[in-house]
Amino acid sequence: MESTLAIIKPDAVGRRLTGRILARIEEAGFQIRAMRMVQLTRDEAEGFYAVHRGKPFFPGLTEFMSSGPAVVLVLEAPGAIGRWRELMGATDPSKAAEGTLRREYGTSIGENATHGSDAPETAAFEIGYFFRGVELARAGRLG
Ligand code: FUP
Repeated sequence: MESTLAIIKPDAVGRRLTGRILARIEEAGFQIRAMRMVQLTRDEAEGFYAVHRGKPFFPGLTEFMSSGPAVVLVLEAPGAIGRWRELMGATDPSKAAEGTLRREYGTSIGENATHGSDAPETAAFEIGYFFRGVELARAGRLG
């Protein structure tokens, strides 16, 4: 089993797409292990995307991610990291494959509806950024 961090970004929450994206997540076979709505501060968004600090899109990205509520989730499935990235599609919605979430719900490379961890190490960092071990252990016992 593998876990990944998913985010339904402020653009998608604001456009009332949360329910539809959650349905796609469950239909695709992911188990939701933890979930919370958060309104990130600019500092918190900068900490989350620290690997991108210094890149030209960093200010816009962190402003956008702190612009409204987002939904953070831990998804579990065999190969969850790769499978969630496949369901999201490419970073730029105009280049994302037909049927992917970003193609369907994203409006630009910045406002692309969803986030997913890109490797086991980043998944561990990103899950820990939002969820305490005790919450995850409790979710695991629920099945
Ligand atoms: P991804 O792993 O697909 O989320 O993509 P990246 O880690 O490369 O980028 C993280 C976020 O930065 C993207 F979701 C959107 C934003 N970004 C831009 O706004 N412009 C770019 O050129 C690249 C990324």
